Amino acid sequence: MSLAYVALGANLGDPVATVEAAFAALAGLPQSTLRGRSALYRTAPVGIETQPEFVNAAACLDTTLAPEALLDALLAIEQDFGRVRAERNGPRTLDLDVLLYDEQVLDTPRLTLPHPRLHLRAFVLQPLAELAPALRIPGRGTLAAWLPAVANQGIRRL
Ligand code: PH2
Ligand code: MG
Ligand code: MG
Repeated sequence: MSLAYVALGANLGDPVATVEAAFAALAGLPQSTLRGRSALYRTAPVGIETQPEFVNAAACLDTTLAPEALLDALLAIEQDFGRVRAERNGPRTLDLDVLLYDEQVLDTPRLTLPHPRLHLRAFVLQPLAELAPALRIPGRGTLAAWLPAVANQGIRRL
């Protein structure tokens, strides 16, 4: 059994309802158990700053799905929620990203673990810190050590 952390994000449609429904979809994943979920956070868009604010959250899963099988399952959930891939970093009905999978370090064309930007983003670090305050990010030290650097990013717990 492995422990995986997943980021949830949405900024089109009804993002609060979407993220809540996405938690339910994660709870229904095969070979997996939803172990924890964070609160929802309203966050300022990072990257393309002219798009609507996001709702972000994080989840923790016990799973026997391999990392890329988990990724496929998450992409299928995104599709179920009507995700259309247009602009990179642009608005989306639902984004589900594998953040961490045990202590694995992986770099394939489809999946990089740990998620390459997770330590730079308050909208990922804050929900993760809620689930696992003592978390270590392979190759990057503790999650807690990265939090001060993102304190200027707009984020509000809902
Ligand atoms: N996702 C992005 C780009 N920018 N900004 C916020 N606040 N939240 C996100 O989930 C997000 C983003 C690409 O995945
Ligand atoms: Mg993303
Ligand atoms: Mg994604």
